[in-house]
Amino acid sequence: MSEDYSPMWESLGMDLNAHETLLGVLGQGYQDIYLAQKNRPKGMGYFDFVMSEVHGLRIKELLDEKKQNRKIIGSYCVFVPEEIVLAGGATLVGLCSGADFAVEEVEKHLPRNTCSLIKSSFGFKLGRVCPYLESADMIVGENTCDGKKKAYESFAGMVDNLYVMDLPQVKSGQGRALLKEEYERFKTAVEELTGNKITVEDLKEGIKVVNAKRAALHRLAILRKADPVPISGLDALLANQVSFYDNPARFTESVNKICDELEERIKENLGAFPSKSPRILISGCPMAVPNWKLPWIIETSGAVIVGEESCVGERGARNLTDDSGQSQDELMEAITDRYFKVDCAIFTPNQDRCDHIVEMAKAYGANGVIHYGLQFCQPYIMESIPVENKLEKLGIPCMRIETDYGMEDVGQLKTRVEAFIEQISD
Ligand code: BJ8
Repeated sequence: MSEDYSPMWESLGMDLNAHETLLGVLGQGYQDIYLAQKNRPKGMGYFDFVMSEVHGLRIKELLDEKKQNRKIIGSYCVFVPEEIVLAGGATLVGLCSGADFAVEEVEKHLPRNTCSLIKSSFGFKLGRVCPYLESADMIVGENTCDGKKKAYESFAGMVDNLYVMDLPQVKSGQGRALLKEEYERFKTAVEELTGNKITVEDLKEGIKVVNAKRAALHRLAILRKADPVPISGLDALLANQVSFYDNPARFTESVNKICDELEERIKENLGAFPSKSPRILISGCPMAVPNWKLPWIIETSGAVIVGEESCVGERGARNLTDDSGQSQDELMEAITDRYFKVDCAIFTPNQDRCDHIVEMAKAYGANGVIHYGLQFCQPYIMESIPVENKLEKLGIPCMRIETDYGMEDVGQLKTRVEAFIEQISD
């Protein structure tokens, strides 16, 4: 890190010793997993820098924004519309939840059989190690899976600024109406928090910024169709992960820059992996920073990941919002339409997700799909069975993996992944 940020972290009420331990683990993991990769595009230097300053410079920027009276809103889900947050003159940051922390303490508040992602969000709070969480003026929870829904009831007692958004579970007319209503309620909450009355122009600008970010991520995704693949799955995942907390305009510019470089690499036939490497699509639960375990296992076993059907990936970023509306209501309808297409496994039935996995496997030329389910995540693990059946029927090999954030099963997972890669390489 470029300077000593301890006074800043201390001012946020963080536990400096515990935080140092976390940064140590994070730094080592990054070194071993990311910096050990070969043939990386030069543009990844930006993301390496962002990661090296993830709790430093970016937090300083957010605190500077707060000094200018700009509010920071933290979220755990891609259903929280960044367009509305930006329109209100606030900044949205994703609260990662990608590592175990303070597990013993967490299990005093949550049952052991809770998914790692939820446990992690509690661990970061109880351990006082997340400067994003501690900087947030509002934390948005959402009624998605049962685990999150019930966990927020306890979480509300740990933070004094939790806002819970209700979400539909069925893609029906009523479901859409609920989403629209909840987005209107959220808009009002953002206005109250910031003291800014959102105008049509504000909404249009918010949509424009977020669309540009998503368009850059789409551009990056599409370039991974090439053979050899110009960027590793780990690096593409990192770009998706960083999209949740970087400044949106700077992020968009950096992703577009890396895409320019990737286009050149494709012309020159330069890949992150050799041509004809087995290609894998990952599908399932979101992978938040620093959850790199499975991609790292896959890409150190001779295959390359060509896409992520995940909220930290194409499910989260794929559709743009129509910005042609001329009134607040038309723009809010367009935002609702865009988010209503997110095919999270909390929806029932959820055929769209199954279809999208097939569509992605074909579009990215995947030789196989690895379905990633976090242990105790009912929605995704339940859905992995029909997903596997459908893929197998179409002749697309699929392997279902269930794991957590621990490293105890790495050897066992690697053996299974290697066997799968051998199977799809024949
Ligand atoms: S839109 S995927 S970000 S809810 S892994 S906590 S589902 S038990 S994260 Fe998600 Fe929004 Fe859906 Fe996306 Fe529950 Fe499963 Fe845990 Fe999960």
